Amino acid sequence: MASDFILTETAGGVLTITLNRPDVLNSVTARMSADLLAVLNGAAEDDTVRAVLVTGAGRGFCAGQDLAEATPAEGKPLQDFAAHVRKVYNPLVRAIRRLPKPVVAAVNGVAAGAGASLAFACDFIIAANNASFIQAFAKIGLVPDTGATFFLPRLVGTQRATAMMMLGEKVTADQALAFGMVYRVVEAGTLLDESKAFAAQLATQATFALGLTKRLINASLANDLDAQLEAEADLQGTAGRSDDFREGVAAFLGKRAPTFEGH
Ligand code: T3D
Repeated sequence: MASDFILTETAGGVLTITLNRPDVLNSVTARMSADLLAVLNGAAEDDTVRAVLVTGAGRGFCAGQDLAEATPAEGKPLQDFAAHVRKVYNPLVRAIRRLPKPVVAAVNGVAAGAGASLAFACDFIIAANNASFIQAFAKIGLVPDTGATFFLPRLVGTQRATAMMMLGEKVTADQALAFGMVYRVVEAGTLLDESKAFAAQLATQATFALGLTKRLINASLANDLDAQLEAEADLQGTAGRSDDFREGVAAFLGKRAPTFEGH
């Protein structure tokens, strides 16, 4: 399901999702987030989609919550942000983390507030060399949300995460790479092509096993060692019964490249 604000295109097993409110740096309205959630949930169900790429139209990736929509008209009561975060942002983070396929964020410009947080929730971030990341919440008297306080300290450590979240300073793409916050930085002009090629490569891999790997990575963020070892054993049992495993071993023994069907 696509919309004016969420453009989609599927090719070669890759679903490309483009956030499309470029005049306001793809800041997020309720309508846009609902459309994005529907597309992410659809991708989970669609066997032809084996990797997802998220990017932004225009010069920004996503500037977080649309602050015009979040600000009540004169005389109206303040929005219940707790309810709004639970309804709008938390489901997006859960959808990305539960999607049993790799999700790549191609960050083409500024990623601010919940826009940066959404990128952190993805499996890979590829950033254009002119991209930047800003935990803008502190600048407007809010707390980081959309999983930022969960993912960012794990990505960059508590010192850097605290500085980003309390100071709201801009982190450049090169700094982000040095911090371990992004997987790769590429020339801005090649970002989309390189990210699509990367996602297309992921889409030819053993998708079912990649989905299980993602489940294990999610679990590792909360498990102790014993629980994690048990989860690995359990999911290895599941992976070992997959068609892709049969194909992978047959290809190895046959000294040929595997052709994974993703199940
Ligand atoms: O609602 C809730 O439940 C609470 C949850 C909140 C989650 C959040 O995400 S809170 C954080 C919200 N985001 C921000 O605070 C970021 C606000 N934007 C900025 O600080 C700057 O725009 C940027 C640093 C991201 C980029 O700066 P710059 O100079 O490159 O661009 P700009 O000129 O500021 O923005 C370009 C246009 O986009 C501009 O509109 P105009 O003047 O051309 O008509 C600007 O107003 C608009 N824009 C940018 N961000 C937002 C926005 N409009 C609405 N909401 C935005 N978040």
